[in-house]
Amino acid sequence: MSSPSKIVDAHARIVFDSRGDETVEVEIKTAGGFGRVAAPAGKSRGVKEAVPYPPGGVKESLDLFKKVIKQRLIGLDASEQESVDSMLKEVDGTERFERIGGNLAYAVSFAAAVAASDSFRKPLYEFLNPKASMVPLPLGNVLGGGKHAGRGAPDIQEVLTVPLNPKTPFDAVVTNALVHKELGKILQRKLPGFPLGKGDEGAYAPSMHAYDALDSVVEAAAKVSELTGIKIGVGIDVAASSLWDGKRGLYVYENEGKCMTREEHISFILSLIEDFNLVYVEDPVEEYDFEGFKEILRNAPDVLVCADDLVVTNAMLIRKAGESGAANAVIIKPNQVGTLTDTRKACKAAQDLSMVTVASHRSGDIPEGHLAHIAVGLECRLIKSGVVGGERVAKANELLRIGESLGSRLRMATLGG
Ligand code: 2PG
Ligand code: MG
Repeated sequence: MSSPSKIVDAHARIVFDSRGDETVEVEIKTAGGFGRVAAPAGKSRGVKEAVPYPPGGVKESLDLFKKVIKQRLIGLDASEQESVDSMLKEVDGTERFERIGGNLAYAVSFAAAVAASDSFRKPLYEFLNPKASMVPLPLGNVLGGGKHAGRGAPDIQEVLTVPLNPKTPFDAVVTNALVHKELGKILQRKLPGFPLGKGDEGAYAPSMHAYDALDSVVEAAAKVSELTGIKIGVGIDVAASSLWDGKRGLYVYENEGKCMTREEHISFILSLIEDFNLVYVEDPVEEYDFEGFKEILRNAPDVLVCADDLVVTNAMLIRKAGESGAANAVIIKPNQVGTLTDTRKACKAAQDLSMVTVASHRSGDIPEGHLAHIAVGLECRLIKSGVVGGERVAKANELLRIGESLGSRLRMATLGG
């Protein structure tokens, strides 16, 4: 009898992401199961990450799927992930999926995993890791700007909150939702007439400077903490590459109407950490400045200094960042690297160096919950997937379902260990 996870058919189509942009969706049918995955899309992308699509866009990826990849998939075993992923690399033949597109690679690679797990009637997280039992803490973007919002919004891309001691996945998820609600009230009080506008990830995008933005989120978090008894940490994703003007050698805060040298910017970030007691700082300096990361971590060793654009889910770069003391946490965005095999390698590289792994959505995302399974299966301590909006809530709700299915095995992650 042939294996239930043997691939018998595959199909790809164009669908739309949460920004209304075209993206690729892949379906894989095995002898005994089915998997469907669509690719998310970043806007503040790292220059070293996989190229999302070839020059001809989603359609060119789709053509390649129909002409080459589909035939190569049929007959493979979806549970043999490395054979699927090495086929993708072989067909592509470039370092960063320039020919087939990293988003097509991602959709094929993860659709194979979903189909394989379905073939064996297992939830994806359990198929990825039979020993998985830790539910990550949700790190949610409640206020932001940068490339994710229009002019007038804060220059810093994201202000995030994270419940620090929730007992259950429900406690964890509801905390960020309550902070988001409370923040809406605070912003309307501080900015009369603010129509509660939001950016790409559902975070409020008020016309505010970084200090006021952080002050508002800290106030909202304190109020919710008081109400629920759950401690809440506050963090930021500066997405500093988006602010960096390499030609002038300056960080440009357009909304605040100011420019900072590299040294001034490092001091500014350190002052935000201190003044607002931040627990998490992502991409505080631009994506080539390993030394700047190191300086921040040296001065704020208790903070999670998280690398996103600096390492782009690449195991080699993660090792370099961890070993050199540039970061103690790392963003894991599967479509930055294109395959499940390389996503696993990235997680392992980080976890071997005791770095905290943060499974992350993209600013353009899909209303599906696979990221929650990836976070649990790959033992990420944090999941960064937004707070409101269908494509964000899809991941949060999936965490609740995974929590139920873990039953008495469940343990909540902590930031400390
Ligand atoms: C980030 C992400 C997600 P994007 O910078 O961390 O929040 O943004 O998907 O646009 O790269
Ligand atoms: Mg980021």
